[in-house]
Amino acid sequence: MKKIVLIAALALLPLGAWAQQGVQLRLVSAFPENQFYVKRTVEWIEKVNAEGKGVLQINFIGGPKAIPTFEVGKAVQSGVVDIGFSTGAFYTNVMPEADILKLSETSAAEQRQNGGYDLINKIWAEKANMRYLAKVVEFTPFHLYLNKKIDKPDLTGLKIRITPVYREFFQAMNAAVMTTAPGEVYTALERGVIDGYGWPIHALFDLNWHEKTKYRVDPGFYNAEVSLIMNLDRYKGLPEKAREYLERQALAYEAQNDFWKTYNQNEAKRQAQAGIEVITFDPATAKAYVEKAKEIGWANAIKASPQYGEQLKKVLAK
Ligand code: 173
Repeated sequence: MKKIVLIAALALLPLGAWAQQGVQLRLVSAFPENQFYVKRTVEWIEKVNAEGKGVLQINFIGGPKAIPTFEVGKAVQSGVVDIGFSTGAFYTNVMPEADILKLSETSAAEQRQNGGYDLINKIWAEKANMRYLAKVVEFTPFHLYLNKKIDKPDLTGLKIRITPVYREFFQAMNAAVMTTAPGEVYTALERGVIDGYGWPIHALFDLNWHEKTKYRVDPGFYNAEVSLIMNLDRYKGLPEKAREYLERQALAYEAQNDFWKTYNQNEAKRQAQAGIEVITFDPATAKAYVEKAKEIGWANAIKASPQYGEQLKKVLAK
């Protein structure tokens, strides 16, 4: 009897070793690997893997060298990879709605309560074959950074690096715009191909842009959104235990978002220490600047998505 048990146990060993791994998912980042965002996500993956033995494991494939920044959304949509770490502006080639989340004034936590999260998932499923797992960067304004001084919100004669986040707003200030992935900004600054760029209040230092940046224009506008998105077929096909585990871990990551509030204050200080000067406008102009960003953002969102723009506004705007 003992012998039989032993033989049975040995026979099951390879299967046991395989089952122990659990579901294997592949994740790519649209942001460069040396960015703090990605380091933070890799730490999250390590935690997911350590606690998820036998249930679910995530393999980090890499950043834009593996899949270019603006192709990550397509790769998730088609299932070439299972999970993407990206911002919506990088996959407007999948659907225009992707870039609307930058207009969020309600938080991710509030959107889980007010129907926003469900609406986002309805749209992401229907139009992008994706599950929106969690938002892991928020409470973070975007800014205009410049190497030429301005004294009013007029960018006539200036060439500015953009993504879809900033396009209409900067064009409304007469900028000549050029879209690039984050990985190409340093070289563009170094060669003087651009006079400035749009970017969040943080993460300049990750990519050494502070070395090539003279001014930041205040105030900031919008709210940076970076998230984990998953191929919908793969999501639906997960065993229940694995899906619950993944959702729990993604939600735990999202629940850390207050982290960005203090991080951003420190980043602003660090910019000042690095010699980046702040350009400000008089109060009325500053107010009009932020209002204009919002007005242009929503006008464009509703034009780009007559179907969902207004519905999103109800749950995102305040
Ligand atoms: O400027 C960008 O590359 C961009 O659109 C973005 C969005 C969210 C976070 C960081 C950058």
